[in-house]
Amino acid sequence: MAAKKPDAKRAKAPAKSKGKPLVGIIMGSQSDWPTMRHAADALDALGVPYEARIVSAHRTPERMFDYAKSAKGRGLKIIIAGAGGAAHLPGMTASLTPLPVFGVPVQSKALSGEDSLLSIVQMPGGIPVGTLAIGEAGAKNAGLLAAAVLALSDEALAKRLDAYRAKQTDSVGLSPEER
Ligand code: RP5
Repeated sequence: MAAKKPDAKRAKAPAKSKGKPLVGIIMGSQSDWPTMRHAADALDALGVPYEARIVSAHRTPERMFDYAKSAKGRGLKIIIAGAGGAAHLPGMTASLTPLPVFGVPVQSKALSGEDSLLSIVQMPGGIPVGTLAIGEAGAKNAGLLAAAVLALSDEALAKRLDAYRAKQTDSVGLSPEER
């Protein structure tokens, strides 16, 4: 039997990390996971425990309500919410929890994620959603941003974040090379 491609295997594995989750990664659909897993990767790289769940504002509104209402009591500190199209999940979640919510606009087929971006970023004053860039970069940065917030009260994590950034800096060559 042919070996499974790593990506195919990864897509089927329930996403989890070791330890009591501090960050909740939620997304409107399974189709958002290839984007949102970049948030999980960033948290994995920094040793931040998280959970990942599919929570749709319009397909599973009661799940969204229960998730947001119980998040703080379960020990989560930050929620990263990704959605595409009429992306109301981050804003609705933010309205239901006192936790900080970072929104990731998932790149949609119809409008390349501009719809997602505007839906998430244009929150009326009163209920904030910290909105990241469209797509994978936004998901990765949401994970890094969550880690930076948690690092304010976790010195060991702060050191890991410093090391992550130093490694990134060291990886940048001075001159471009032929590929
Ligand atoms: C949104 O609709 C999801 O966040 C997703 O980005 C988009 C499309 O969902 P699927 O039709 O692929 O399930 O709710």
